[in-house]
Amino acid sequence: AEEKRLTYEQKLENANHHFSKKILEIAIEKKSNLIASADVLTTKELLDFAEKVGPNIVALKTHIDILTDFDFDETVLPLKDLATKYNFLLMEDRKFADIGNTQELQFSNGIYKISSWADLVTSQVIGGETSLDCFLNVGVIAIIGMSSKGTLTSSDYREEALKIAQNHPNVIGGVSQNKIPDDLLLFTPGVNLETKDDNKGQQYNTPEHVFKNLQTDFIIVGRGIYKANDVEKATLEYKIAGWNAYMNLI
Ligand code: S5P
Repeated sequence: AEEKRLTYEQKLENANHHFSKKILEIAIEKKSNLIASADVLTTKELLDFAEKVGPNIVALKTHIDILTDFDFDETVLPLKDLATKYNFLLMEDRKFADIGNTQELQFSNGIYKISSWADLVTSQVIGGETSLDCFLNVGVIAIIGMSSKGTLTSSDYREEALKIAQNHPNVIGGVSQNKIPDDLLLFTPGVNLETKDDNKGQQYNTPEHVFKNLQTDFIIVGRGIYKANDVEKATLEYKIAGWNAYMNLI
């Protein structure tokens, strides 16, 4: 028998942050633990993608600075409308990694104005606990461990990173390839049903593997979905694989 894990309902009862509650409520409602990563280059592709994956995801993860034609009104406003229409969160995978003052500037300024639209942001914790104080009104997902070959996120690093994540009220969860304490939500990228690597250092596991071995809460899938010939079909495949893998453990 597998080790028991907390259900999304139990985690929702324990949740304190607006956005940990929100993402768990969406998971329960949609029967989904899938986050689609929209690593595409144009606003049109981003919005088309969001329209296709929207009904079946808990959050859309963006790298907003990849877009070649970003325009606040033409990119963010319709994206926010789709997030409302299909009830998913916007997670900007910015991976902040600087001192508090610089992160504060990066979070709210420049052309992206991340703080005005993102529900969740990723951040490294390399700058120390106080560097996370600037992330008000969003849920921070702390980078605890990375999925790439040769990452410097050793077990000692992860242990210290977890202390920061657990102590900071802005943090709702962590990105990791290892188990983390269950007062934090676990987000796991490096998930693909078809392949084990990408020849650029990425390392993949299956949804089943990451639920069983890491007791993850949310899977993050990029190329497995946005490169698929049939994006809607692939979204459903990952959604069902993720949900079944979770259900098998409760
Ligand atoms: O350790 C990590 C952390 C993240 S957030 N490894 C990752 O791959 N990611 C992100 O997840 C990465 O930046 C990319 O957007 C996504 C994985 O994409 P895929 O195409 O490899 O599934």
